[in-house]
Order: sequence, then C-alpha cells, then structure tokens
Amino acid sequence: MKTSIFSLFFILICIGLHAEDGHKLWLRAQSTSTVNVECSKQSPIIEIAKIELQNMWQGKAGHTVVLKLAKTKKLQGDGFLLSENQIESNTEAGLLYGAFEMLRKQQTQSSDFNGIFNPSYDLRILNHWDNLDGTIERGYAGQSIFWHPGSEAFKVTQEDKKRWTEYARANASIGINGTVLNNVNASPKILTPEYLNRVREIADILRPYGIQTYLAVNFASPSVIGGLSTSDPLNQEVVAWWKNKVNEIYKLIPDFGGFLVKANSEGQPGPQNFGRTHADGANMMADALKAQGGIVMWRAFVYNPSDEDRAKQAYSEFMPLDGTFSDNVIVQVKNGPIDFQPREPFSPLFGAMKGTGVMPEFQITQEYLGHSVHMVFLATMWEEVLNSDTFQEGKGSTVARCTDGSIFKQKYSAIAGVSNVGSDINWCGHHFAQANWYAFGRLAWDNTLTSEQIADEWVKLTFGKVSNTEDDADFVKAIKELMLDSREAAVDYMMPLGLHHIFAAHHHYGPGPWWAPSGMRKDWTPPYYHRADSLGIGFNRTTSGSNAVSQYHQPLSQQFNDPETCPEKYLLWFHHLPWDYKMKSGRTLWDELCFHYDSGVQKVRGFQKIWDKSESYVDTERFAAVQKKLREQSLNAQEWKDACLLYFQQFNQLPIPYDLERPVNKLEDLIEKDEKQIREGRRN
Ligand code: GCV
Repeated sequence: MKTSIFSLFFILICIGLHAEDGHKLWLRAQSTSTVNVECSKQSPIIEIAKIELQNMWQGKAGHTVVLKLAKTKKLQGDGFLLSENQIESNTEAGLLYGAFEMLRKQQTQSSDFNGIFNPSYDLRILNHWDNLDGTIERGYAGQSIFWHPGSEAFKVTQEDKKRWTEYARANASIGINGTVLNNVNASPKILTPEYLNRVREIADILRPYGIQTYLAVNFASPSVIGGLSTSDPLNQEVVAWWKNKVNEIYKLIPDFGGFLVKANSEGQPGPQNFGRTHADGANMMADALKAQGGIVMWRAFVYNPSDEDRAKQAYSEFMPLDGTFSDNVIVQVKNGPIDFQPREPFSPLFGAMKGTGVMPEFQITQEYLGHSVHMVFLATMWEEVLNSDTFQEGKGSTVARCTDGSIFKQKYSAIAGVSNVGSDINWCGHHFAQANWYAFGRLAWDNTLTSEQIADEWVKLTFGKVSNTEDDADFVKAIKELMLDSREAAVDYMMPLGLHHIFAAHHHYGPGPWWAPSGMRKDWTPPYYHRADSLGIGFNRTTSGSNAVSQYHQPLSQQFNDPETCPEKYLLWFHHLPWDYKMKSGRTLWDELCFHYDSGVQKVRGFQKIWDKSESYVDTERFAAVQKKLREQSLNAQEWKDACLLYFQQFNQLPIPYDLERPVNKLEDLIEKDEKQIREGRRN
C-alpha cells in the first residue's frame, strides 16, 4: 500500500514537472540529431547562435553549418543569406536571426530554405508600459518582469536573470532588437543612479541577444530629480543636465538606444509647458544623444479637451512641424488617429510627414480588444494598417512603404509594439496572446508577411503539429482559420461599421455606450464618439462636420467623405447617418448593425466548437485554459451585443430583426453590473 501511494506521488510529481504551462512559447523544439556549427569568429552572440542551432536542430545528423560574417551589399542591416550549409550576415545579430530562421524552417517543414532575408525596419522595438512599482499600465499578464516594488526594487535575483534571459531569447527568435523598459507615463526616478544601475544589469543580459535597451523619460526630469528651477528645453542648464545624464547612461550602457517620450499628452509634462514646440523638446534631447548614436522616439499621441475633433489633433499639431525635427528623432505614431481601437482607419500622419522620421506604434497588449481574456489575433489588424494605401506619393504608398524607408529615405526606419508580456508563467495571460507577440516581431522583420503565414508558423511551433498527417493538417487549418477570423469577430461584437471608443469607464473592457458621468471630459465618454440620437448614429467627420477627411490625401478624402464610397467598415467613423440608411447588403443601417453584433457572437460560439473539436490535439492544460477563456469571451460577446443594441434601440425604437437571436440580458442589469464594478474599483 505504502509503495503504491509513493509511486502515485512520484507520478504526480513527474506530471507536475511536465505540465504544459505555455512558458516555452513557440520555442519548444528539442534537437533530434547533432549538428556541427563553425564560425571563424567568437563572440557572445555567435556563441548563442551556435547553442540554439545545436539545441533545436531537426535537420540531417552530423550536418555542418557555417556562420559567416560578411560585407555583402545585398544584405541590409541585420539581414542574412540562408542556405542549407551556411548563414551569412554583415552583423553578428544577423547570424543569430539566421540561426532562428533556419530552425523555424526545419520545425515548420518549410520547403523554401534558401534566400536573402532583409529586415523591413532597422529598429524593431517593444515598448513596456511597466511602472517602477512593478505594476503594468494596460498589462493583463501579471506584474512587470523588470521592476519590483519596495525592498525588492534594486535586488537582482537569479530568478530575474533567468526571466530576462528567456525574454531576450524569445525576442531574438523573432528579430526584435530593442526594448523600452518602462512606461511612457514615465517616472522621473528612472534616471536616478539606483534605477540606472538596474537598467545596466538588464541591458547586460539583453545585449548578447542583440537587443538594445531604451528608456521612457519624463520631460520634467531636470526639475524633478535634477534640482533645476525649470525643464525648459532652451535653457542652457537644462541642456547641460540632459547631456550629463546621457553621458552617465552611456558609461553604464555603452550601446544604449535612446529615449522614448510622451510629452504634453494626458497630463505628462512637455516643451509646451514652457511655450516651446515638440520639435524644440525632441531636438534638444536628440542633440544630447547624437554623439553616442542614440535616438529619440517622440510620440504623436496628443489630444486636448478642445473643440477640435480628437481624431484630428495629432495631425494638426505635428504637420506644421514637419521638416524641423533632427534626423535622430523619430515621431512615433499610433496606427489610428484615436487610440488602438478594434478598428480605425490609419493615422493620416503616415506618409504626410515627408521630412520627418515616422514610425508606427502598434499595441500588442489588448487594452481595447478583450485584455487577456478574449482570443484576438492582431496580425490581421496590423496587416490591414500596413497595407493601407495613403496615396501620398501616388498609388502604392502604403503605410508599410511610407515607414520602412522604401519611399522616404529617413535615417532610421523603426516600428514599436506595446508589449503584452508580464510575470505570468505563460508570459501573456492567454496562450493565444503569445501569437500577438510573435506576430509583431515577424511583421517588424518582414512587413510583407501575411497574417496567414504568421498564424501557420505560430500554430505549428506552439502546438508542435508539423507531421504531415491529415489530422494534424486539419488541426492547423482549423486553428488558423479561427485565429484569422478572430479580430473581425471582436470588431463585430464590440464596434462594427466604424463605431469606436464605446467602452465603459476607464477599464476599456466591457461595453458602456451610455457612460458619461457629469463633469467628465467629453472626449473620454462614449457618446462623444457614437453620437447616437433619434435620427441616426455616427461621427460626422466629413466636410460638413469636423472635416477630418481633409487630412487624408486624395482620392481618400473624397472617398471617405461620401457615404456611398466610404468603405462600410469605416462608415460610422466618418458619417452620422439615419437609422434607415440603405447599406450595400440592402439592409437598413440599424438592421446591418444588429446583424454585425449578432454575427460577432455567433463567430465566438463557432470558435468554441472548433476548439472543443481540437481536444485530442492539444495538451490537457492548455486545452482547458483556452476553453475556459473562450467561455468567458462568449459571455462577454453576448453582453456587448445586448448592451449596444438595447442602448441604441432606445433612440430609434426599432425592432431587432426577428430572424436574429434575441438579447438575453436586460440593459438595466448590464448598466448596474458596470456601475457596481466601478464602485468596487474593479477593472479600473
Ligand atoms: C500609457 C491610452 C491608454 C493609456 C496610455 C495612453 C498612451 O490612453 O489608455 O493607458 O498611457 O493611451 O498611449 O500614452
């Protein structure tokens, strides 16, 4: 009896040790044979490339791979040339990326092995909105992996180092080569010696993986931590303070990347506090960094509670400054004109700022797309943005080509993603949210990849389904379809047809089209955005309204201006239309809205079916975890549909089409549920 209990205990421990917690991300292959890796040079990066090849090798046993540092013109930046026997690159980091590409091709059984792989962007950067107390703004996967509160703040443990190493490896495997360690709502304390020393420790671990460290800085630092009476960028003491600070940083971190700045936005200080412009502020910092090769990423996310349509404000403020920024300043622009909504048209700044370095900012963390509860694969959204034609330099001036150096010869090409990484064992809170981290890296490396290609790779790498059996292929196909459909589903059950920002309260999770507490800034409340009334719904941004359409290049401004030619996915973004407006489907606007909300719910119910059918292909732990999240997503989708339709119905008094499923929630219950959450401080 004793023995059998002992055995059972032993078995349980073994199972526990092998429990599939998702920690290994897409890097779970183990070598099936040996490989010889040769390189005439030795360095920490090259050593890692060798080890990775040896540890994950799936190719011919006894094969030899040569890592060759070259000076080849056809290779750009960290680009590499791949063949079965050799990886060639002009940079050491390129050899590491080549090693990971070779392994990825083996693991996904890809047939096109040879070729040149040049990165689309020089700088492929994650932005962490991690606060120094260990919390993460808009983070849904635990605490910061970089910062700890209280007495733990400056201790670097073995556990920290292990996590930073794993993090660096995961990033290197997808080509990410930079990371901003702290929140853009930056604490000035980040520039104090204690924190800079910790930054040095982190940078030392990231460096051998080819990752440069950057910091978000607070514009008022000279006065807050430097003891100066001002932070005016034209004041000579302030200029000297930043120069000294930059020198102090480079002594600790010789390959430091530079600063990210959120200025004069949502209460953050900036040059305008001193009557100066964004360019004055950015150039002063850029000057301090220039000699060391550092850059400034200056965010264009600005808006004030003025009468001007919020969607127009970034363009209004930044366009007059075009051509006045130093060449080591890159203006960082969110993908849409408002704020990472489930769907927005691209920001009109892309392609318009012809004399300025401009980089796209995507949000990997799902602030507005169901946090770490909803399964939403974001590659389709980013693909849509990157492929949007701005027409700024004629047809084909896509956002991708306007920002990656193909059209404008800016000194640096760059792209940023707001990270979804936290201390959770599976890194991102939802197993499928890992796919968004993966997708961002892959698109930053190659902005012509399709979301279908990326999903295909990720599913195979993450669930190990690469055998060519029909069953495995069916599994990969089904999961891929689910992922590719997931963002449109979220748009449908949250904000179809161009609706945007109709979330409840500050949490940006559930529906709240009614939410407008008295005294609240109007542009922080949903009615400002949906403008529903007895006559119709939508924001009039045409020439007869806020005229945001004029910020787009022809033929887009004209196309967006007319409801007949405006793509229906942006209809209510640009137009306020009557409830009985005739849609392309022949339905009225109201019926179409109902149809989209219902279809979003049906899609999620369909995802549940697909997932349940996949049970035998997925390990028990990840299967159960995803199943649980899908259940919650399904309930949430229903709430979104019911809340929005029942609320809008109050204005138009029209029936929900009778062939659609009826609401199952009452509006007053949903409002009460939301208010209760606000009262209890949950989800704020
Ligand atoms: C870091 C939105 C978010 C804020 C975020 C801000 C930004 O407003 O809700 O949490 O602040 O964007 O991008 O700066």
